[in-house]
Amino acid sequence: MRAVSLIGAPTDVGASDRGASMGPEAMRVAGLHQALAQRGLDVVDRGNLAGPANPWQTPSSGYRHLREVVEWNQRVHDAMYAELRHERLPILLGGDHSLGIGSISAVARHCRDTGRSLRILWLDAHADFNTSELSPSGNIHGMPVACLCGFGPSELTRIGGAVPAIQPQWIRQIGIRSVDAGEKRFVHEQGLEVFDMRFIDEVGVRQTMEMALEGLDDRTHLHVSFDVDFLDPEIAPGVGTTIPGGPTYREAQLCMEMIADTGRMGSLDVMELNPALDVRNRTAVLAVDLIESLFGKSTLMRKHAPPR
Ligand code: B3U
Ligand code: MN
Ligand code: MN
Repeated sequence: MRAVSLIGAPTDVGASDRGASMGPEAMRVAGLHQALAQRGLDVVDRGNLAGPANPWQTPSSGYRHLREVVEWNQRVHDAMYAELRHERLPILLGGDHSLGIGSISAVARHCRDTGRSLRILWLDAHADFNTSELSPSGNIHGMPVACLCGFGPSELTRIGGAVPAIQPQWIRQIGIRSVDAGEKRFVHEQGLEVFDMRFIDEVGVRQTMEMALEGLDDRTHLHVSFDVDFLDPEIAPGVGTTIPGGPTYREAQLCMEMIADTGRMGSLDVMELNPALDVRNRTAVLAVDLIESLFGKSTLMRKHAPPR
């Protein structure tokens, strides 16, 4: 039986809009634990991590709340790493996406320990590849991918031991449709592989995901970092930074189903859900629905693979 652990990280210190701190509870209320247990998984809810309150300050030296973001990320790192060591699949319930630093640093460390290679799927409307010099906001939730690649303050880049924690070639970004000007140059400079919405519009989800998942083998640990603002705001209003033109319900389902089909997912972040901006917990219910698909829920047993 597959063992899964839920880890709540109730904070919004990496953002300038408040409310992602309520994300973990909203997913629990939407029935995440029960939904996964019904899929036959051994689910343990570790509860919520504790960390510093949101001091609600303006950025200083290019970062908003750096000290608090560092503390939260250390706790996230430790919690994720402990689950991975016990061969449990951790699901981080965010919380804002700055916590991807702690989460993926832990996953990368685990991959070094066990001789696995790492592939990261970054499902997001944003590239999250800002540095303090490039960022228009100073919000660290716009910087986690850069920090993981070694570009950021050392308190954040060294959380998992090795600097950089990951290589840009290990990442596939999917659903991207809002990138700042300097960030865009930096994405190109570092050679990140980005499947933006135009790419998805032109070739469709199926071919996009085939390309993003190409080259996995039985030594690959697949980490999925799912920013809920990846989804079209029509179906997912409960996020701080809605960007129109995201994947529809069916497109998102197919993404998740194709990830599940690989059988390689070893860890997951579900980030940026903001219940304060949601409508009757609808976005949380949708997130749970998509997580079920990530764990193999499908409508019917398939008799025929669809034609290529
Ligand atoms: N790129 C902008 C906006 C943003 C990034 N991630 C989120 N928002 N959630 C920034 O502030 O860095
Ligand atoms: Mn994000
Ligand atoms: Mn985003």
